[in-house]
Amino acid sequence: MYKTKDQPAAENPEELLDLKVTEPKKWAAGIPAVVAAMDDVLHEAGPKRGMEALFHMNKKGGFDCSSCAWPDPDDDRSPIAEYCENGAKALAEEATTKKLTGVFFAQNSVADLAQLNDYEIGKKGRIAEPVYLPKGGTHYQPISWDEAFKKIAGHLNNLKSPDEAAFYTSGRTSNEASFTYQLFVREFGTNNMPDCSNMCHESTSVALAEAIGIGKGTVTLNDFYETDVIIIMGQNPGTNHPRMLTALEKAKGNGAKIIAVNPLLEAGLMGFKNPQTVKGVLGINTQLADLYLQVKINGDMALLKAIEKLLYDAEVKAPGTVFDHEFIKYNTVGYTEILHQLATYDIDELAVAAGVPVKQIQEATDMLKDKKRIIICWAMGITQHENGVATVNEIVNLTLLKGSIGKPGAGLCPVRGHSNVQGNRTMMIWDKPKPEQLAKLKKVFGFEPPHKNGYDVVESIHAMNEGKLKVFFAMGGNFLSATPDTTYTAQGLRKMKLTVNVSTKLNRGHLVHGEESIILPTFSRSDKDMINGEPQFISCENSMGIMQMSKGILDPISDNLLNENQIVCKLAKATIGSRTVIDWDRYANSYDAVRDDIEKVIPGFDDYNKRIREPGGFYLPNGPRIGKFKTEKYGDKVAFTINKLPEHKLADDEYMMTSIRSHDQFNTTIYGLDDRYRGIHNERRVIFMNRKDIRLAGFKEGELVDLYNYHGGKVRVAHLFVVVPYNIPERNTATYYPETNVLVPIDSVAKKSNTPTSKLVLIKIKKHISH
Ligand SMILES: Nc1nc2c(c(=O)[nH]1)N[C@H]1C(S)=C(S)[C@@H](COP(=O)(O)OP(=O)(O)OC[C@H]3O[C@@H](n4cnc5c(=O)[nH]c(N)nc54)[C@H](O)[C@@H]3O)O[C@H]1N2
Ligand SMILES: Nc1nc2c(c(=O)[nH]1)N[C@H]1C(S)=C(S)[C@@H](COP(=O)(O)OP(=O)(O)OC[C@H]3O[C@@H](n4cnc5c(=O)[nH]c(N)nc54)[C@H](O)[C@@H]3O)O[C@H]1N2
Ligand SMILES: [Mo]
Repeated sequence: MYKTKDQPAAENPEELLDLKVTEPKKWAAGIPAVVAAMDDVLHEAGPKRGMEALFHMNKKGGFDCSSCAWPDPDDDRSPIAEYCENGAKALAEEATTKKLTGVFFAQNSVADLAQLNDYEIGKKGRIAEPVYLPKGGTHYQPISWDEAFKKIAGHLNNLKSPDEAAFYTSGRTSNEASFTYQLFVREFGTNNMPDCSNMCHESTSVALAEAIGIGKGTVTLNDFYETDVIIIMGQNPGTNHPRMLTALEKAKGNGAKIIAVNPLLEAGLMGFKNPQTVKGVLGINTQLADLYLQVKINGDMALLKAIEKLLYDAEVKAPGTVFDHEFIKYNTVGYTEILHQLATYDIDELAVAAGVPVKQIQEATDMLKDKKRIIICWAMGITQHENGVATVNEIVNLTLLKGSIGKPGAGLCPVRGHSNVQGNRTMMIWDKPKPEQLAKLKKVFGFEPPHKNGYDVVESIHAMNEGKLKVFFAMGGNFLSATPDTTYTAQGLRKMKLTVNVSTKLNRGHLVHGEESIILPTFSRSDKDMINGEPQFISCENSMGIMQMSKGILDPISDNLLNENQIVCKLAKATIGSRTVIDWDRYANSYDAVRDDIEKVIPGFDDYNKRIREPGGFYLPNGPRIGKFKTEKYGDKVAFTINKLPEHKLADDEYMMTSIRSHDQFNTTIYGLDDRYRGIHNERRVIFMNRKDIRLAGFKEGELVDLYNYHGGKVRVAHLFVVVPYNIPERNTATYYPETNVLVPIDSVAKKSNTPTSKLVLIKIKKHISH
């Protein structure tokens, strides 16, 4: 809601479309998913381009889907297609034949474009040439690449200190481009590398690095086929990781049970009609969750403790049958302490705090007590909370009690978001690099990298507002709309001397800018990336630590694009000039050269260029996966941790709000206006509320309301939402991100990981007043 006469809003327009509500679905995918996928691709890319691309998606030797980080099967990949509806939509989005050139920008001022909603902005097309917005300018105008690099370099070299610039990364950037990017930023002299991970799985990375010695998950896809129980917490795979449903179906076929933990009854956790099987095409549904625990928002900590407590009771009754004492004795520290803490809790109180009846918690416990092969999966419903790190630690506690780690069919499975977000971090895109990583850079390249920690996302936004940052450079993403407290973030971005976005598509982040602004257009994953007449491939790391090559096949939308790696190299040359110790041309001309140097710096990449060419790629080393632990504090032991129960006190008229993704979006990219599984059509400004709460508040179905947050004495408001009665726990509500990011307070963050608490914002809901 940052609106002045001459500054366009930083928010989606507060306008309603035409909401239609239907019954929420009880199963996901099936034929409607195939139809939806085809529709989008054919519409945006046309039949030839579209079908060719779909055929190569996630195939060995093809390109990695840019939608999510779920792995591809190691062997039996579908001969026809290894993609999902939402992967296809992501493809349609980038394979579109609509292009934005100087002509488009001459016809549409920044202020005009800001009037559109995110859906309309995204549908405009691919950015086809570099454009520049001068100081005081109203329209972006074409600029040559050389001129653009000169301007950016000029700004960077004018700074009092390299720490006055920040370099953001969204999670699609390849390993190769990530590596050269961080190398440039560090040779330039700063660790200010905020990334999307800071808003995503940072809580996971922090918790796991400390507890098990590696900030990543420990399972492979095959573990899903050998497991007894899969617990899925705070994750909506039907929408965000649809190919996971195939793995879950196969797991169930092999006898696994599934427990879902979620305040919403998500279709994709309840059932699956696999469009790739005869059964699925006939509409026969595989039931997924055997037990659905409808927790309250942030009730997860209490639930985990309750399960542990009941498991302990079972262990006391039949000693040696429930906990894995052998594992606990040889591999862990802190067992006694955790038992002491469990003893202090009352099961009824835990059940109330979780919002789940004791009887159901007992059922979950019964499903787990005789089993050792357990996988726990989680995503944003766990990490984006003030106690996100602690809850991940509690997941580890449960896993350790059962010895469910380091053996087949068992382990920890944080399900990552962006398709290469895990690879970005492996490549040292990080505001807090480890001393040994920096030492390695110095040893291999001979320059002294900066040692001071840089700014993460939230710190960057503060630094912008406090005048400590002057240049903001983004390698992909939509920093404005993805971050919390949109008004405050917009105010920060507008204080920049220069904002630069390397982007595939136009987004609202281009419309809220610094004094000057530049957009550099780049390739997407499916684009053919030619260097010196030869098609190239890049590599990515998926959620399970597999490195794989990805080779685009579509003709790029324009001849005037550069790949991200080339952009970095040219910018590095323009900025650091003769002071550089790195041969940037060598990198710009050859991904192999980049990979050779990654191998020298980052552990686990021996023979990178050879192994990456093998079909299916290779696994990075992962000690905990094979039962080998090495933690900073506890040597070869892993740690139980003592975590507190959160306390939530709501004022009489206060509600918890979680912000979630609809089925028709990829983060801030809005593919469509429906959320088919939840029965929402043609509208995004909705608030899901419990029927009883609607009645008690004196509202009715379809009521128009405004949402307020008062954290830290500031008033934040998002106007004009439609009340939709929904099966959600009392005093819990849900809205779509990014429309309600304006309500997420910048200083409400997870302890230790500094992740914004997008899954729990305290709000008041008032009847809409037109303003
Ligand atoms: N199609 C598509 N795919 C995507 C994305 C996309 O936007 N679209 N985004 C990508 C990215 S970057 C990410 S990080 C992932 C995100 O994948 P998810 O984490 O699955 O995404 P969210 O929609 O944020 O939803 C999280 C789920 O948590 C539940 N939830 C909310 N609060 C709580 C809570 O307190 N406790 C529990 N137990 N559950 C809760 C919500 O009801 C929802 O089902 O998906 C990736 N894949
Ligand atoms: N309230 C709330 N806020 C959230 C979340 C939430 O659940 N609730 N989730 C958080 C999470 S998990 C994440 S990961 C962040 C996401 O934050 P971001 O990663 O910053 O956002 P995206 O919407 O994925 O970025 C989309 C833009 O990236 C550009 N793009 C797409 N592909 C490419 C490419 O290959 N290269 C380049 N250079 N650019 C490309 C396009 O221009 C597109 O407009 O949002 C966070 N914000
Ligand atoms: Mo994410």
